[in-house]
This record gives sequence, structure tokens and C-alpha cells, in this order.
Amino acid sequence: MVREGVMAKDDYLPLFETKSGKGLVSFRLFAASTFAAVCVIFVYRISHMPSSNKERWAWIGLFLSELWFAFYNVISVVLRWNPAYRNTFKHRLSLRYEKVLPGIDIFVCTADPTVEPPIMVINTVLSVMSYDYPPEKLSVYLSDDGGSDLTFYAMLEASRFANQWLPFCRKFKVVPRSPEAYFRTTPEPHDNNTIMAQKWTSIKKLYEDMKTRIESTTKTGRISEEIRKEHKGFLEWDFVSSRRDHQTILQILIDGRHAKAVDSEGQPLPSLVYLAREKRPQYHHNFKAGAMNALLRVSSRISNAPIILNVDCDMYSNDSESVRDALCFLLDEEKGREIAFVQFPQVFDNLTKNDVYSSSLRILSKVDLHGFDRYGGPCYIGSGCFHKRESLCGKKYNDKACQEDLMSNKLDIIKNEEDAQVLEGICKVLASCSYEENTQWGKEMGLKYGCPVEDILTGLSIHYRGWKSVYFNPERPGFLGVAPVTLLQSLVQFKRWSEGDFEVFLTHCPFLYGHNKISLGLQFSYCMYLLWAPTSLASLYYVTVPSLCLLRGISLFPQVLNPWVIPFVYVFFGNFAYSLVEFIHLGGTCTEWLNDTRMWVYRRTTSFLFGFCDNIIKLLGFSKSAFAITAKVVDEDVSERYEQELMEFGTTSPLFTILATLALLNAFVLVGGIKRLLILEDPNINLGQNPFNMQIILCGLLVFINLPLYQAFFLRKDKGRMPSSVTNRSIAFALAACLAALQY
Ligand SMILES: *[C@@H]1O[C@H](CO)[C@@H](O)[C@H](O)[C@H]1NC(C)=O
Ligand SMILES: CC(=O)N[C@H]1CO[C@H](CO)[C@@H](O)[C@@H]1O
Repeated sequence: MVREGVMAKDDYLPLFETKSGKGLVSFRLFAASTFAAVCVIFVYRISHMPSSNKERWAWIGLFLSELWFAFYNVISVVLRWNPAYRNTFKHRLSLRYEKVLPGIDIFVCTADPTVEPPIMVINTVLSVMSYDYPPEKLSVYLSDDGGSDLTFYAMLEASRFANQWLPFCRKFKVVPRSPEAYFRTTPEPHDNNTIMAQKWTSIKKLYEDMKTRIESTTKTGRISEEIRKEHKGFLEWDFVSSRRDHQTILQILIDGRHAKAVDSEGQPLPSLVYLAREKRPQYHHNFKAGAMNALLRVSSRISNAPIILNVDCDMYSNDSESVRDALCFLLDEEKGREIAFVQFPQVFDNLTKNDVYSSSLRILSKVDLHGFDRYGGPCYIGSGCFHKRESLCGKKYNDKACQEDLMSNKLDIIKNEEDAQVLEGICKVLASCSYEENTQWGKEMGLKYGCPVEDILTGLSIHYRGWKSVYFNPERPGFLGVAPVTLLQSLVQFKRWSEGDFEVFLTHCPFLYGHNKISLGLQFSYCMYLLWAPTSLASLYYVTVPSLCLLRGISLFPQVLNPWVIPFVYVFFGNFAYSLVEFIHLGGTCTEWLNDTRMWVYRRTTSFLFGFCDNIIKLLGFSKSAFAITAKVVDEDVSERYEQELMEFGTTSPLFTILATLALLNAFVLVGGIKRLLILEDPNINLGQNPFNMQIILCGLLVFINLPLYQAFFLRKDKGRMPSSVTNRSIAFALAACLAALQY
């Protein structure tokens, strides 16, 4: 290994450090006391089993739900037992490795030019091209599964704009390096006469002009003759019959291996490659996993960097030093060898103040993933992740292998003088449909196929092969993405995740397959997510049956003055209080916490339920999903309501029908329950001894959390209100359920 000018003592200082979290003692005490209370609840459930048959079934059901919650709670306590927080020392990295930094291949994936506008895609591309890193060691690959010449055109524009943008970023230390975000967030320099101000104005104009050209082309949907003449690449689209049926299109827009590839100041440029892999109707394209695998092969022929960063096209880089952060882990002399990937959190750029759909995933990114990290394996979440090429390509971890592979020398070995066109020809074969036939791609190599959460499954498999991973959540977010802006989008996203996660549980269960391969703590941690889907059943039971039993006059909880009520109140309200305090401690607001709790109920009763059902249907041998639910593209009105934090309904969806039915059911029951409390009450029994108090409180809380829904049924007039067909249907379902409860 080449190490120039290194001080001997520095040789042994690690490139990163790991710390434990704060407040662990209070968390553990709380967890232990909750556990004790839950045990008392179980004693109550067993010792007070009602004698009448009907009541007993409701009781047993509730008991089973509580058993499940207790089990799930144990998982979450294991996950959070001792979170790990990481910190990097980038100056040590520079001191030791600046001259021999490894090459980085950056994969950006896009799938549809209407949902993912080309201007957004190239902003992401430009932000990663301008990393604070030797440009000749960076190569940026765009996979366009939309196979769109509009996206190609935008990339062509970006390759020209980069000539100016990269020197500008370098010179004035621009942050963030997505031009759109930069010009949106940075005020114009005051003093108009400085070089900076002049440059700023001229670059801004260049950017605005480019944006206008791209957007007007995108709007018309076709490339004009003039533009077509600008690059031979457009000729490829003469052979494209549709986005699902076309040859491989591969264009090296900037060939970083060439001396000619320099920016306006003569500095080298990163390579820039556009790829639309071959698509044929008779071949399954395997979505993003297929695209990533094609990129893996193509890049191995062009730049073959040992480290790969993968980002979604809506996730621009907000920190030009993220590459160096990641390398601090991967190049660390002591621990770096066993680390397969470094995962950054998903942070979103367009959240509203109170985050009405709870998209920020605050607890997940600020607590849970740190918990994973302690056990050596945060999961791979599909974007903002630095991988070692070898581990992603299926290699097993071998503690005797040499770290030197990662060093840059490899880059130069590649036949430098190979003509770009010849190279393109060779690479096209690698991205063809038939290339993967009878190979291990999608199975043992690359990303795994056939799972809605290919990322989680791929990460888990890497852990099974003996590698570790690291979660790095710096103060300044490394990547900023776009969160869903409608309720349906958010629920559908969670449906896909829970469905895929449960499928992973069924097919790659950590307790079975991970035995002796990953630590027990990590097996538990993974299950926190993999078991989202079945959690829906217990949740659904808890939000319906106690309410229906209230209507029917079956008591399921102790009276308020009975000492047995204490563990129930402690577990129930203690958990709420704890999560509220934790939420605020992590920088949230009260309203945000309320929104988060609401979304927690909504996801559990709809998304997870559908995810569960789809798995069962698959198990029964039907391959097609029973619920074809898709979320629509967003229009202007929708964005406006999103900014006002109004929940967006506006379309019919089975998910909404369930939400609405549950909300109405609890509203009806609450009315009935209060009537029972006031009118039917025996005057000799005081309120505290009413056996239905707890059920009324539960029902009341559910009604409270559902307030935005009632508003959407009856009060709102805008287009985002609940469609009346859904309202009517749900009223019918809720009434039917109430009648059935009264009848039987
Ligand atoms: C992006 O990074 C900048 C610093 O470069 C920081 O000030 C800003 O808060 C970050 N954006 C978000 C949304 O966190
Ligand atoms: C607050 C905010 O920035 N909202 C934006 C988030 O992103 C969506 C989709 O790009 C926009 O429609 C919102 O206006």
C-alpha cells in the first residue's frame, strides 16, 4: 500500500469512532417496568376469563393480540437496547490516502420521465458529479428505465452545464451542489462587483436557460429536429418502439478516461454515462434490481470502481463530503475490511412543519437504525448507500482477504486507449435481456430479484455472507429526497414495504437462515420490520372488537377503580407519554407526534393489512396481487393542500374504505357507549365502577385520532375531501357491523 508523507503515530488512529446513545438508563428502566406490567396483564387475562361462551372468544382474541404486542415490544426493546452513533475523521483519511483514493461509481436510477421530471434527475446527477473528490476517480451512471429521449436530452444538457458548474462549486465551496437547491436556498450575493457575484449571476442564468429548455422540451414531450442534430445518441430512438420494447441504449456522454474531458478551467471531469438497458416484452425486467445489476456489469467494464454509491434520482447530495465520510468506514485499517456498505438515512427536503403523513420517519432514522448498527448490520434501504462492489456482487466475507483491492491502482489498468464507441458496443451486450439467462445475477450476484423490497433482501443476504454494515447519520444530511405528498402515496409505499418485508420473513427468516451467521440481536432487529404485516391483525382487532363489545355490553377491561386497571393504564398511557417525550427530544413538535401516532394507526390497519393479505394470497399459489393499488401523479391543487397540511383523500381506494369504516364504526359506538353511560346506568353504581369505562376511553381516543377523517367526510368542500361513494359505502359497512354486534 502506498503511503506517502504519513506520520507514524497517525498510522494507528482509527478513521471513525463509535459512541453509545444517551438516556439509555431511563429507556431500560421504562422497558423493564413495561415488561412487568404486561406480565400482570396476562395474569389478569388468564385469571378473569369470562364464563359465557361469546364473551370468552372476544376475551381470548384480545389476549392473543396482547401477546403479539408483547412479543413485538420485546423485539423493539432488543433493537433499541444500545444504539450506536458514528463519527468520522476525514482529515486523517486525507492525510493517509489522499493520493490513492479509490474510484467511486455512482448509480442514479430513474424509471419514468413524467413522475420523475428530467430536470430533477439531472439536478441529482450534477450534485453527485460535483463531490469534493478527485473528479477523474468519479463516474456517474444514470439508468433510465423509462427509456426516454427526454431524459437523455436533459443528461446531454447536464454534461455541458457541468463544465461551468463544477469549477464554480470548487472555487466558491458551494453547498448544496444541486443547482436547483443551491439557487433556491442561497440568497444573491450583495456586492455586485465581486468576481463571486458576477460568476453567480452568469451561472444562475446558464442554469435558468437550461432549465427552460429542458422543461419546455419535456412539456411538448418530443425532441425537436434541431436538438436531434446535436448528438448522435438521439438516432438510437429511431429503433425504440416503446419503453417496454427497445434495444440497449448506452451513451458515454463524458469519457473521463480521455484527456479531452476537462471543464472550463482545464480540470478533469467525472465520467458520465447514460444507460437504458434492453427491454423486451418476453423478458421480466425486475424493476430497480434489474437496472442496478445492469449498471453493475456495465460499470465494471467502463470504470470498475471498487466502491459504488447508489442514489434514487430524487435524492440529491446535500453534502459534498459524503464520499469521504463513507471512505472513513470502508478504508479503516482495523474495522474497514468487514464492512460491506455504509448506509445514510433518508432525509426529506419537502416536509411541512408538522409532517402530516409522518414521512420523516424520525424514530426509524434517529433511533431504530442506530440500534441495528450496534448489532453490526443496519439494513440497506435502497438509496444513499455506499457499497463495496465485491460484496454487492456476491462475494463472501473472508477475513484474510486484503484491503488493498480497494485502492485506486486498478483504475489505470483498464485499457486506456479503448475507443469509446467500441466500449459502448461491448457494454451494450452486458445490458441486454438475455445476458442474465442461466447466470447467478439476481440470485447470488448483485441485487436480488422477485421481491418488492429488493434492497432489504439484498442487504440481509450480504449480512448472511458474513459482512457487516454501518449506519452513518451525520448532523448535516448527506442526501435529501422527496417525501410522498398524499395520504394514498404514503400508504401504498408502506403497503409495498410491509408486503416485501413479510415475504423476506417467510422466505429468508433471520431466525432460521441467520442462525450462526448474524448475531441474535440483529435477527431480532430485522424482525421489527419484517413483521410489520402480521402486526396488522392484532391492531385491527384492538380498534374494532373492544368497541363492538362495548355496544354489545361485553366488558373486556377492569373497572377504573379496580387495581387490575393499573397495568393497563401504565402500559397504554406510559407508552404514549414515553413516545411523546422521545419525539420532542428528537426535535419534533406535539402536533407532529399526534400526526405520527395517527399515521401509525392508519398504516397498521390498512397498508400492513393489505401487505399481509397479499402474502397469504401468494402462499396459496395465486401470483397476482388482489389489490392493484397505485398512487397517482400529483397536480397543483394537491401540492397546495399538502402545504396547508390538509389530509388528501379525493380518490376511491380500498385503503380509504377501511380507514373510513373504522372511523365511523368508532364514532357510532362512542355515541352508543355514552348513551349506555348516561341513560342505562344503574343509579346505584357510580361512574368509576362502570365496567365499560376503559372501552369508552379507547373508543374516544380512536375517534379523537380520526378527527381529520370526519372533517373529510362531512365538512370539507375541496377536491381532497373523501369522495361520497367511499363515505356512503363506509357508513353502510359500519352500520352493518354495529347491527351484527347487537344481533349476535
Ligand atoms: C443541507 O445542508 C446544509 C448545509 O450544507 C444545511 O444547512 C441544510 O440544513 C441541509 N438541508 C436540510 C434539509 O437539512
Ligand atoms: C413544502 C414543499 O417543499 N413541498 C413540495 C414537496 O415536493 C412536492 C413534489 O415535488 C411538491 O409538490 C411540494 O410543493
